[in-house]
Amino acid sequence: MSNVRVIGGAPLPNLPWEERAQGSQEVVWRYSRNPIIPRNPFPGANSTFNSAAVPFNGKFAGVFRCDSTAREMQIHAGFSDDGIHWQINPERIRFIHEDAEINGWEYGYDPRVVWIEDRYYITWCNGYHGPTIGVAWTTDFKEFHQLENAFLIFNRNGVLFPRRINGKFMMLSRPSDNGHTPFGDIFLSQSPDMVHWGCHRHVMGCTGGWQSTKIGAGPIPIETSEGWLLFYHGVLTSCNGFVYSFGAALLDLDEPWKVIHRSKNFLIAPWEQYECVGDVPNVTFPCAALTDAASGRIAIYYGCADTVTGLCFTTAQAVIDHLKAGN
Ligand code: BMA
Repeated sequence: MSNVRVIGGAPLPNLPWEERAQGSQEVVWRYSRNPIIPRNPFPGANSTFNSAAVPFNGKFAGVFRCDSTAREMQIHAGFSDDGIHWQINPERIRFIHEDAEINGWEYGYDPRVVWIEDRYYITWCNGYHGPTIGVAWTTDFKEFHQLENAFLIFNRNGVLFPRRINGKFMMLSRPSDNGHTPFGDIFLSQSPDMVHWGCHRHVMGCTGGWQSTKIGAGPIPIETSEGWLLFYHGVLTSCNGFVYSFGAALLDLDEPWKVIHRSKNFLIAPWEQYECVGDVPNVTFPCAALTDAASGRIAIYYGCADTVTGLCFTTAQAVIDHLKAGN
């Protein structure tokens, strides 16, 4: 067992945290008071899930997927003192466009947020004649500046790395179709300027079982001494439709399209009532992770049944030991 160190990020002593229950063998364990965000934290919300939180000014901020009671998919900013109790703006994010060409809102969902260099970047599944990856930045979670879409349609699950690698921004994504996509591998694309993306690399595809239909990157990868730790969702097609679980992979630090280890067994699958019952049953969908670089503790935010938001916990050491042992 090597001594895993979290290289990226900073100490986060106020990381939301709960110890694993005594006697539990789980590598990733759920918060006992899940779900942390109900489906309707403000009037007009139908569901709040697949959302992203980051440290912000000693507290926390985030971008939340809130589908409205008109069943429009929108993204909203939110704030929290402790990472558990959230105040979410009832008004959706209205982006500022320096270039009127990219004005025009169709829908947005499944946001990710990451601090890179001097600002927070947001990526999300953005409607532009079909789903693609929207990109924007903010410094205060009040004004959001939208950049060009990263790719042509159809694409989902755009996830940035938290720093340049070999001088380039890097983004994972999952090329898809215009529907519920019965296929999908994770790819990586590179950019000198956050606008032009190329040098596309295949990262990993489907295997079997819980990850036999499609896979997609989840939270921002976590930089560790052993490689980039990536949590990703995997989908199985059952007689009742898709089942979304999640696992983890370790990617090479310098060439992150090279997979060092990946999960054979899921880490979390829809087992709890709030993960199995909702607008889309049987979905656990991680979109964000907070990491305390000092302790290696990780808190993962995940959407539950496309309805509410849950929290679960692990450590970089526990996940990486688990992957290295062939699990
Ligand atoms: C995907 C996305 C996710 C959702 C999942 C399960 O295609 O729409 O937001 O959680 O399906 O419905």
